[in-house]
Amino acid sequence: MFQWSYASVAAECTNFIGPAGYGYVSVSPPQEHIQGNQWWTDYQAVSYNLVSKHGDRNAFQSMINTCHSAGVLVIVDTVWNHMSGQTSGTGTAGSSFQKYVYPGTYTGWDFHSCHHGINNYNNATEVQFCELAGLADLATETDYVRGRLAQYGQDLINLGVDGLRLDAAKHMPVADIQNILSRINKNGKSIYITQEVVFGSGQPVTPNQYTPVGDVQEFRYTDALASAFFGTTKLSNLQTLDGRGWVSSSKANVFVANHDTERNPGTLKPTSAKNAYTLASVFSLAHPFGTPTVLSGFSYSTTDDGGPNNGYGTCSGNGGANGWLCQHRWTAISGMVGFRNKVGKAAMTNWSAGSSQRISFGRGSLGHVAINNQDSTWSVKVKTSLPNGKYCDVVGGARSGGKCTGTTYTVSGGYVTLKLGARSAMAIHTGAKLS
Ligand code: LAG
Ligand code: CA
Repeated sequence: MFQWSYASVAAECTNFIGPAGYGYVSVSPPQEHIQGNQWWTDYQAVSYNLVSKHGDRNAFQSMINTCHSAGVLVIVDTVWNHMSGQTSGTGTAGSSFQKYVYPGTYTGWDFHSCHHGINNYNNATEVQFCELAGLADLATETDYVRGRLAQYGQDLINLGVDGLRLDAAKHMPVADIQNILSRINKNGKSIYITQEVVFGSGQPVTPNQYTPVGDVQEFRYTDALASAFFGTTKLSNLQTLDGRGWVSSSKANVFVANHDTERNPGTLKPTSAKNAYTLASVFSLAHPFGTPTVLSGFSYSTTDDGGPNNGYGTCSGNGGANGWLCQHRWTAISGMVGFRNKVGKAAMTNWSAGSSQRISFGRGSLGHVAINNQDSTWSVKVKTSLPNGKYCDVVGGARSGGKCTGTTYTVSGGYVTLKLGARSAMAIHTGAKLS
């Protein structure tokens, strides 16, 4: 829930996220940060006082409690690598700071002595000891900094947080992350860790180096989906995603877009032509590879724009409102969350490709999906392991009151007949079967 205020996340956990079956909600950074209207002020930490533009400590705590009551666990975007790039100012909790001097938290010797940006990604020392985007780089190898970051992490865990997205993990040595995490008492819970390690061809710091710590965000997946759904590579080549040198399925956190990639050129965006974003989302939630994350963002005119509506997230029906997009509510995406929850770990079955841009596969005897990423209708009869019966399409509709609001599909004798319009998809599963 990129940039959603904690009060609005809480309401959405109750109103939609919990009932739809999402496992976790991921929220923007809660620590004190520099002031400003841009979304990225969040990533310039000033102290670990939980007063951010998204709400104060009470709002944060109350969001965790409300989401938990709705059956939703909470992941926090955690900034451990750096403090501000801004040279001086006052943070969102009122703390005065200068770059490298954060009174009561850090002073000069808590930072790496390299005070310039990262110019050479082929040099691991520079990647981890110099300044990502000019942000004051914490000396995460020192006992004091490790202790202070662990204290922040402990505070989050004690408030009930269930997972951490480690921002800029690539810019911290793996051993430093392991050390910091080892100092945190998890209170007997298992804490989900996902690490932001952007793959770069030929670079010495790699996503696979971080798998001993937890999940790793696999940006090669995001790139592969973009080129397939834009038609520059074959969608039919995405049957098997293991064995490519990527982070393995059990450790990969995957997404069609995140808040950074959607702002880059040439990437899948909610506004992409030809339904590409929705079709890629259907693929991501249907394919067994990795642990999927769904981005929920907002429309913007410049890539710096902060969240609309004073940061209070709002949706309407199966769409957004007041500038928010609410992808998590889109019929296709929330329908596919139901699909994924129903099929669980069932293996991919009955794969077939009608062309390089038309694919169909099942997930055991629990679900079946088909994607037509071409500009003409695809009529085909495909094999399925679903039991005989009538099923509601969950991409364009849902099952409601014993009827389908969209297309009804009939499975008979191990086959289902499809007629998929241009750039559309279908998915059926045993959780949306008509009795
Ligand atoms: C991340 N992952 O490693 C976040 O996903 C990404 O969104 C963060 O960058 C980055 N790490 C640092 O936490 C974002 C913006 C940057 C922005 C930065 C700090 O993408 O554009 O940099 O947060 O606010 C901004 C300016 C830069 C400037 C820097 C320091 O855009 O031009 O050099 O601030 O003043
Ligand atoms: Ca670093």
